[in-house]
Amino acid sequence: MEWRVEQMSADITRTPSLYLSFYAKSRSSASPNQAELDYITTAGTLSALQEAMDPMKILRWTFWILLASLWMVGCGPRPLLEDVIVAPDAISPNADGVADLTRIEFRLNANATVSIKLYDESDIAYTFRPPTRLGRSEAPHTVYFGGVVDAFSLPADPDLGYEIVKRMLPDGVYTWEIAAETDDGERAVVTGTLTITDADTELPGIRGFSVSPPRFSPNQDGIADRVRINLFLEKDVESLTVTLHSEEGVVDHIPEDERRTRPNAAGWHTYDYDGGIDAGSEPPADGLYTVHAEARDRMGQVVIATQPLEIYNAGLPRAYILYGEVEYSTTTMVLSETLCFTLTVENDSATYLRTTGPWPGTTYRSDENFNAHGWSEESGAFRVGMDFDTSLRNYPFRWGIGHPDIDLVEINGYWYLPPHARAVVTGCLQIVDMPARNPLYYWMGLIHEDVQIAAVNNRVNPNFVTVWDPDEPGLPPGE
Ligand SMILES: [Ca+2]
Ligand SMILES: [Ca+2]
Repeated sequence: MEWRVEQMSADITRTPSLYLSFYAKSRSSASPNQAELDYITTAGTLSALQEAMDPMKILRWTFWILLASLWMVGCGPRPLLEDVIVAPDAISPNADGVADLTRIEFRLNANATVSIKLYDESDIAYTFRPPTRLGRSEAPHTVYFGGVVDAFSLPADPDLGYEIVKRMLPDGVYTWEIAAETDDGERAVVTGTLTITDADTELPGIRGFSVSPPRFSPNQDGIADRVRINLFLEKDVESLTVTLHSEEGVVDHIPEDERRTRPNAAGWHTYDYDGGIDAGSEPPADGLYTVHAEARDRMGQVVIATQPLEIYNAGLPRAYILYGEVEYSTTTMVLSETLCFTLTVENDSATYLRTTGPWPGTTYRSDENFNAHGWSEESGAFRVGMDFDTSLRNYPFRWGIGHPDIDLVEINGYWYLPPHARAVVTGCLQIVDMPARNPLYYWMGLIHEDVQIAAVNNRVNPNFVTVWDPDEPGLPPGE
């Protein structure tokens, strides 16, 4: 191994002459410095003494001068960089377990900013470690190098469609350089050579990275609630992560959803992102985000692909029937009469709640249901429902949670109850056929269609109703 050691000190005039044993010519400087001049001055003093004294005295003086010089060395400043070892001096970085890494070790005798670079045969520099503050310590600093440096481009690179963050150096003979500099300008540089052979330079490329749609509203309203993320990985990797980055730098992990391909294996990988809302989490706030896909191979090469993603109307929806209270029009009725209700829906969340008709005030006949009014179930819509003991389906009578343009606002052609708003909902049911059980319970619910009926919104305030058949006057029900 070729070693070149350079010591440069801002205060070198105080450096003892014998300290020059550490000195050699630097890569860039060939002129003598103050320390060399000091050495010459010391030699001149010795010859003057030789002339003035007898041989015994000269021997004694020489002895004392040497002793004093050695003492000065022992007490003088230690070199900034010491005990630098880079071994082995040849590696084959291909993750086969054989000579994949070299160990870089050095001791720092003062706090300093340290960088580690490599230079190829054309003297192009590659950064392994950018300037980094390191502390003085008795134990040596150790770092392993496996051929991977900060991003660089090669003339033969095609248009990659992703950003290279860390990249393997191609085979060749490189000069490594460890440079340290203290705050007061003392600087030390140590260099040597490292040979790289059989480097695995195939990048862990990411192709076809797509985020669709580019705007989404994670609020369980059934409209643009999810984002599909796809990417193709060009080689097996050690890790593949997809993350959402806010403009403020907050990062959310997006878990891989469909395992079309074994994790970290080459091939298609897909993600189905809902903002975490289906797991009960508040989704990320409205704003502009970037989705990052980062692949890292076993040598440590890293690439990142990015796509923008906008989030709007985000929020975990929460709604209640206010106080769980329902006002019913009656508890006894004659067949063909109507049972009416009044309740208040409260949006207890920061997001808009989507709803559909029929609108409050609508009267159903007991032999029909919401489909007859042209309002089928819609995933993500909230509706108030009425149900009863002997109904054949869940909440056959449903109403919107407010009136368009009064309680509700229109967004992209859909009607929404705004955040933290309340709306009074009324409706009636005309009982046109005798129920199979009589008397019986009628109750209300707040349904989040195709999502859930929260327990607190299910079977709210049951009303025990007796229905009289006019063809059987005077008879109590059921007899
Ligand atoms: Ca190897
Ligand atoms: Ca939505």
